[in-house]
Amino acid sequence: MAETSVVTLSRHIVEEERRHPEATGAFSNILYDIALAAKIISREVNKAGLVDILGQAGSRNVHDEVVKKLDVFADEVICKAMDHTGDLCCMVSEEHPDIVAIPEKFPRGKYVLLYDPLDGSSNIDLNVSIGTIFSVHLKVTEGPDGRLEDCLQPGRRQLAAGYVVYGSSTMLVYTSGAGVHGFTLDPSIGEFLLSHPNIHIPESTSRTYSVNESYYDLWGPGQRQFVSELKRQEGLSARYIGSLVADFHRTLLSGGVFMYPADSRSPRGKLRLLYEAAPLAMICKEAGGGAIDGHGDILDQLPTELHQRTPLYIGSLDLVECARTLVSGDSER
Ligand code: P6P
Repeated sequence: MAETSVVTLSRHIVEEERRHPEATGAFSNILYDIALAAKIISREVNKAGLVDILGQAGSRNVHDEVVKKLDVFADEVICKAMDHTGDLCCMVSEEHPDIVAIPEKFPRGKYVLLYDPLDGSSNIDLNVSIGTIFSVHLKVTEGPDGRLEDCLQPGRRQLAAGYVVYGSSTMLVYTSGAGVHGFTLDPSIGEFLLSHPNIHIPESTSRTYSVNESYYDLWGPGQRQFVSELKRQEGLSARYIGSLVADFHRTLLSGGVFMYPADSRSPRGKLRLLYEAAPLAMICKEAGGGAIDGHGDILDQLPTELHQRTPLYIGSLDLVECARTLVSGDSER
């Protein structure tokens, strides 16, 4: 029987913490609490197919509880898992227009958590994989309470980034700057087990390019030329799930490029910078890939608004650099 060491996420976090003697443990607590929230969300997402039995959002279930939309549920789970720990000074959520303050009754910490609680939730009823994306920054302003300046930091300053993909299995993938590591949830024991240590984006022959080609008529000339060149490349297949975390996860593991470009109707694209593009860009860069907005690196973008959008090209470095060459002339910076 091959020797297989079982490393839980908790054990991995402790070992990572040991590598940083100055670590206070707060950062480890954040990752541990995100994993706890992910387990709770995974349980509900996996029941989503039973909505006819459990009731549509807004209806009352068998326990006479109001059934929440899953993205609202996921947001509440993360908020409740994180707001009392004393590790955070504030949060930013795709579900909240403004900064989510830490309630007065709870202590504050020196980290900022930015997250999309359940991206792709429109796919839930189709049983398509969806995901949670998160980003962690260090507070940069004086005083205990998080402010806008603590949230509007460039992606290059992220301390950690990760996502959870709720698919055929539930996987948590994260980086804190020392490699990208993937953990698969074993629901029978409620533990995330290390299944993909030190992920590197491969130069494989099963690479994919991923874009919604229904917007072709809205694209600039450079974007059209880029996709035409991809179609001519050997060993590159088209894949598009329409769920960012699922499309990115496949790109990270099999190589290729995912893109959500700017177009004549959406000059900033659709995806959000702070809690979608920037965390995935940190992961992809740490895994040996790249991520740009069509001109510059996603990690160098200076945010001005919490929910600002950005075009995104992310994946294997050679393909991302080809995109930069061809599409940079399509729109102003
Ligand atoms: P389109 C899902 O709604 C989402 O926000 C991302 O998860 C996904 O990548 C994108 O939108 C899909 O958008 O325009 O191709 O349907």
